[in-house]
Amino acid sequence: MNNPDRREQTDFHYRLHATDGAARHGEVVTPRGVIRTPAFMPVGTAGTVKGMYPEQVRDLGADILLGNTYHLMLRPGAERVARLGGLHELMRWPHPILTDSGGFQVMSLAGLRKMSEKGVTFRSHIDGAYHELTPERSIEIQGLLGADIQMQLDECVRLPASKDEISRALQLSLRWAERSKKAFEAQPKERALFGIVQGGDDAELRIESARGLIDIDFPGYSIGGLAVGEPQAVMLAMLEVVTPILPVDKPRYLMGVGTPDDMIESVARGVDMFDCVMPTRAGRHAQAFTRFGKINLKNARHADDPRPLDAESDCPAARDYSRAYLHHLVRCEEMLGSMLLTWVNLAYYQSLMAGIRAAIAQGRFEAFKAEVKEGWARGDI
Ligand code: PRF
Repeated sequence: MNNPDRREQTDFHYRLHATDGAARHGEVVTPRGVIRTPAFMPVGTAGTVKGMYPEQVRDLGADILLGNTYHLMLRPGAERVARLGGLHELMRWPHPILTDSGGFQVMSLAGLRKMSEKGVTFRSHIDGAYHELTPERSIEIQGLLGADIQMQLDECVRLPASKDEISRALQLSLRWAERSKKAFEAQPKERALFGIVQGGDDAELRIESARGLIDIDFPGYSIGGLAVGEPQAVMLAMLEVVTPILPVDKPRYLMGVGTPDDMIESVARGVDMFDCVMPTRAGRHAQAFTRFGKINLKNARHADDPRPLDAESDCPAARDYSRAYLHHLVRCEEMLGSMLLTWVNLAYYQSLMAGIRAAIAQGRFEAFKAEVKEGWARGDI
């Protein structure tokens, strides 16, 4: 079973192509297509990558999108999505989709939450109605959506937190991992369920969580509970503890991360997949990510600047529109301003990942990382 040569061509699996230090380049193979790793997954929370056409997201080089159990269960409802042919059909994205399980979004968005062994009950942030999310129901919803890669329900603790609190949440998450895996057996074989490593900022607890999940056995492992209030150095230290004990033949996904710098440093520590609202959300808040670092288009210094954000970019939004025009759109709160900057940012994130993959394949990842950081440090002059 674990011999890659004996796997069916269509079964979910990971192929490692090259390593450079701890950095890995490979591909996650799914029946809906191949995900080149390291990969950045644009966030399509409510069945849309805000401000972008699906075709446009694809053209930037995205192999996979992220969707959210929490949002889609509330609106338009998982059973309705299933009746409409599933999420791929509904949003016209025929490529792989990964869904988060909902627990993390309940914690950050819902009102009046109550955790128990059984699951979490909460009030919708939309209409205040009560809902329950158990490990079994989360998997059922992700199945109704038709997600290719699904997440177990977990409990993510915000940092700082006590060791007892972190330990309790990771134990509960391990029990939920078992229940999620059992519930997942009802689904088509070509889909995959990932376990989620928790354990906060405590190395011992991180190892306990990872070992517990490896015993249960998943086709991929997510690393959760990071980028939740701790310094970047702590996050990177936790990655250095966790990735060496994860199986080399399975993908590792760092959830909800991050900035370009977070991603390049996490790749250096063996992470394969990322998702984050940062490029899309920042784009709606006048912020551009470029080779020269972050540029805030709200700033008055752009008002008379006829230069594009990056004349050498392949992205029309970065290459062809003047900073003065982008500044004007942002100041007027025109929707095109948000759309163009979202496009710029997703293009930058995807080009960064493409550069990372090529550099690992050529054994020059460290040099690439240094060059990229030099560009950010030089700034926008
Ligand atoms: N768990 C889940 N989703 C997540 C996280 C987590 O810990 C995070 C933490 N960065 C983001 N999204 N299920």
